[in-house]
Amino acid sequence: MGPEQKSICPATIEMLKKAGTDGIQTAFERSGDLRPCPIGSQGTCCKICAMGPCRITAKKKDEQEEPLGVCGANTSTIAARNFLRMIASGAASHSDHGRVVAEVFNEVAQGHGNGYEIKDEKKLYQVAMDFGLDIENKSAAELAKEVGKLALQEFGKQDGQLTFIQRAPEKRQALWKDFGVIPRGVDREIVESLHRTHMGVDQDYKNIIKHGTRTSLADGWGGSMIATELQDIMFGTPYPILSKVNLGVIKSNMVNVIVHGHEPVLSEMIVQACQDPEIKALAEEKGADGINVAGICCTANEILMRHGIPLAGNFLQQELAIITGAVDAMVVDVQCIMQSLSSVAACYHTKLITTSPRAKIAGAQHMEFIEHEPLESAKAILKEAIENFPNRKVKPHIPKDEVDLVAGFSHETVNYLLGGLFRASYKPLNDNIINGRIRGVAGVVGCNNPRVVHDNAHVTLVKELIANDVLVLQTGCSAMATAKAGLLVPEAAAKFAGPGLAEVCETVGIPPVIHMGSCVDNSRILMAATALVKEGGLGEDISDLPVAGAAPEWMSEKAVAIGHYFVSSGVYTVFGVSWPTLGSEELTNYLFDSIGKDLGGKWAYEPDPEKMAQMMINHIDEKRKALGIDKARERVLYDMDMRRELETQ
Ligand code: SF4
Ligand code: MSK
Repeated sequence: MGPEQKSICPATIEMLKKAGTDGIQTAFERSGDLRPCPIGSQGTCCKICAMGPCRITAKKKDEQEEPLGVCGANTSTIAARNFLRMIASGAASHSDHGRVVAEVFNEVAQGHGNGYEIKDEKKLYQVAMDFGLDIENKSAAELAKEVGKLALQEFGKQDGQLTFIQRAPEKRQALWKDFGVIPRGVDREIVESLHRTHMGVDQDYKNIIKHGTRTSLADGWGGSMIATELQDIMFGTPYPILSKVNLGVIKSNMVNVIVHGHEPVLSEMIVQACQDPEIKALAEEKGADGINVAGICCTANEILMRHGIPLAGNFLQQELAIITGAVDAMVVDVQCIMQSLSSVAACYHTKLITTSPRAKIAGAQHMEFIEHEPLESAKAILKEAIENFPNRKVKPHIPKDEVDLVAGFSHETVNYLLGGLFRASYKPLNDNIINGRIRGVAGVVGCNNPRVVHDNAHVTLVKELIANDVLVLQTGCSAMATAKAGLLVPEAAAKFAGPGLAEVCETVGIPPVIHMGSCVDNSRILMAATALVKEGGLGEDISDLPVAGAAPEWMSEKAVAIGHYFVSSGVYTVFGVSWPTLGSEELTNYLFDSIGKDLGGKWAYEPDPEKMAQMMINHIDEKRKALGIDKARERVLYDMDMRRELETQ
């Protein structure tokens, strides 16, 4: 298969060709060489004890007995245990990120910010009220101390319930309470997940998934939400901002520093340190026209949202950025970082710098990011990059592709944009959903996966949704894919959206696809859904809303945790690529169907993005019907010709 068949992104195709010429292997080739294990990919390989690994498949027609592991575990138990472990790992990743942010927040609150500060006092007061604090006659500094302490305690709580659970619609909270899935403390639920999935503990697949629900809620309404809120308070709540995306943002005449990973505590300081006169002078001395910071993965989204720093690319472009030969340093922290970066960097002059004690890579240079000396750490890293600028081995080859985008849509700014500063509200959105101009809202998120054509499912799905008047909210690598396709600018409304959505977007001046941030910022989508419920007219619970979610190119365990907290919050959620429980019909049927009776939301799997869009639109239409607002609009089914016509208008 040639590069053209592996991606729809022109810069990616160009760099894959260069990789071939330079003799560099990438994830795209390795995924072709490695066939996924058919049993493992369907969730029925168990290796949690040394009597196994037990690789079992569903009972075939001619088999008398159900295949079992040595201990007697059946496919449903094994697949459910594996599924819960994915949720636990994803929740742990987001929540450990949240914990780091809370620790830094506490340093700031104690007056040891050393460069970090409280930027959004309004949000600080809001969060303080959520924590039940009396805000009267207290300064921001006093409140920050109390909020920081309470936020950190959320991780280690042993009983009661996580504070942000009370932000959910009342009916949703009551459902969680009745079903017994309200999370107590973040760490407690994750630890219990590992206990329950140890050999010989929880062996009832529904009970295992029930704990998955509680653990995922501890992520979405716990660890992730804490990360988003405290980051907003310290680094500023995002507001709409213009930037650019794709490998063309790398500049041949500048020192290129690519930040990659997830935690903005580092990247925020790198952005700040770039303004330091000493650093600027050093770059000039080395013959560069300045320092160019760009991002990969969710670190990119964090600094895009708050500073408009350009996006070099999404998950599958990390190796390709180095292959341009123009990256002087790639600075990584945690999550979604390929080990291959080390060997790819060794073929060029790029310094791969790891910064987190949690994530070292053999062959990389480790420069630990010291959280109480953040600016000094960031400057030291930048100096390494600048000193490396004269060491470029080859003439850079940088694709020209860079596309405009507008990002920075927090839940709060959506509120202001729709309702205006003095009457901030979701009412205009609710009204437009009720009158049918907007058919519904979809959250499309998640990763890239070389098992499918890079970016294709994201772009096809989102184009189909907006053409059918579905407003799309995005985060993560998915937002970068559609940004590269030109969907994240207001002009995209006239070009790609159906007439109703286009009219609303043009009136408000927003794109039809709204970039809400990084993976932890999926918590913003939970808040947006909650705001739709609280505004009124669209039911009493998130599960009543005409909304759906999708991760069409997912790959990480974090995506499963996110998907499950959306299902657990009442959202119909569709995944592409592959589905990790297909080895158990019983469990898959539960997740795709009857879990809806327990939680209001349910899972679905569909690798074809056009079919996925239809499933989501059908679900949205069913919800409209149940709300009695289906008469407001006639359904338009777009065929290929109509879509082409819409795109060329
Ligand atoms: Fe096999 Fe049971 Fe051990 Fe899993 S727990 S590896 S199914 S014996
Ligand atoms: S970075 S989790 S590849 S979205 Fe959040 Fe992208 Fe998926 Fe990582």
